[in-house]
Amino acid sequence: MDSQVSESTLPEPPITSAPIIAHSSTEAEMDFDQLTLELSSPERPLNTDQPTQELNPPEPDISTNSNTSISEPQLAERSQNTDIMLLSRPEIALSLTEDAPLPEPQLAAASMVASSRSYADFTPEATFDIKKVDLHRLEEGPPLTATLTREEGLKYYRTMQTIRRMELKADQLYKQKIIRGFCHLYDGQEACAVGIEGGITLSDHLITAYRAHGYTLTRGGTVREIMAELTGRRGGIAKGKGGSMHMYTKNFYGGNGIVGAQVPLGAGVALACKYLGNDQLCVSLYGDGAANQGQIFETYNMSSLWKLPIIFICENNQYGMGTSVERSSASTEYYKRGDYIPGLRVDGMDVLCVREATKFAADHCRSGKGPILMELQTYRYHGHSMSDPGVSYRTREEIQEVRSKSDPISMLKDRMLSNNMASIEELKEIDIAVRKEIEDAAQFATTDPEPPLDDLCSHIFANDQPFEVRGATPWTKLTSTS
Ligand SMILES: Cc1ncc(C[n+]2csc(CCOP(=O)(O)OP(=O)(O)O)c2C)c(N)n1
Ligand SMILES: [Mg+2]
Repeated sequence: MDSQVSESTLPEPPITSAPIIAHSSTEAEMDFDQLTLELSSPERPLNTDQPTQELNPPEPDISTNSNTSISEPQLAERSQNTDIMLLSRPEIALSLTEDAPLPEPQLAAASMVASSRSYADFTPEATFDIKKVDLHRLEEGPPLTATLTREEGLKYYRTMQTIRRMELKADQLYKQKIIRGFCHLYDGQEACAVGIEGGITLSDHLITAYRAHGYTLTRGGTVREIMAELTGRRGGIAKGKGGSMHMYTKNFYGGNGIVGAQVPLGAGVALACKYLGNDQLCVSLYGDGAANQGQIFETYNMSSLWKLPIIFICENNQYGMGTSVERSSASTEYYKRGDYIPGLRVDGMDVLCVREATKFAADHCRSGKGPILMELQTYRYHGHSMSDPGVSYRTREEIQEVRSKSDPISMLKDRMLSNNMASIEELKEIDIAVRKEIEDAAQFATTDPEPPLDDLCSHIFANDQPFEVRGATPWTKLTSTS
């Protein structure tokens, strides 16, 4: 597990509430500011995961216009970067420069524009060509086209935006030292979570590693519960006692900090599905770094032997901490590494590709053929964790290229707009609603009280097991309630 920061190195957080600073700079700007900040950071040693004050400089005061506090070179850098975006992907430049909260009159105008077009004006569904999936030990693969309904498109857009904005808010709260400890962000990888969920149902099961905020949302958690968990408050999804890496919902088994350890646990869940004969399956996710772990190969073996309904999904975001896949893996063809297990290599930045591949994989499992392996080729925009600026082991050009050419949200937005499946105003309205949801959640997450000490030993068992910490609590006897 990542090594933890020593308490003495950082000042104490406010115990209960911390003010949310209203900001006039947009979150899109924050995102960009942060990228600029990250890119301008000095070289860091590889594979360090210790948050320090130095690595987490205090957030600039965002209550004032952020432009005033930016140095000339930074400004030049920003406008240069924006130009790059503008040239290569106008719609991304749009989202980076025009994502400020709209004043009320403009919001009303946007609503009017959106509502002045009836549903009949929009294309209800469209079929898109999608990238061919590479196959391993399979005669046939997922289709080369995907049909998207307008309703699905709007839903995927909203969910991906919510994940993106939630992560950007988490970044901000972390830098303000309101979120503490481990925190691994998922922005850039949104199409994986949303595409996977589009190919299975919530009755199926899912388990992942520590980069778990997005899945907590897609599995039914609310932004409020997630944000409050990040700040360690009572209303958090694990009652404020789990934090970033330990979030759970129905049929979602976390949030696991030990690299690779969730994969055999997922096989256990799949074994239960098979045993119960309920036609459900388990998706067991891991990273390219985890893919080299021995326990994963043991799990491949048992799952294949017992024909378990499990989809192994390797989210290949190109790096394990500061180590690129080329430096860590003798074979970077992760979709073939199950050997006797059929595999698919999928564009993990395209929500439709991921959805179609997941549907294919789910059909494979449900038909009793046993496990299947999917490699999703994706990218994380942030560093490994909050202590990693993410630029000492990859170039700024690399990050910018992915952001400008393969951003999952922009790709979907493009498809919907160019096929008249939604209007720009309508998508803007979604952005505004998402922004508001995140702000409300952050407000809650900074004002909700922390869990009481009396609750320290509660919620350990699912039922009402008696629980006592022997000798550890000389002043009080702690009891467990569920
Ligand atoms: C068993 C174990 N070894 C090492 C670590 C330290 N560690 C935390 S994350 C990580 C890299 C994992 O990379 P990857 O599987 O690609 O996932 P990603 O962070 O890219 O999502 C390592 C080595 C750990 N948590 N557990
Ligand atoms: Mg990785």
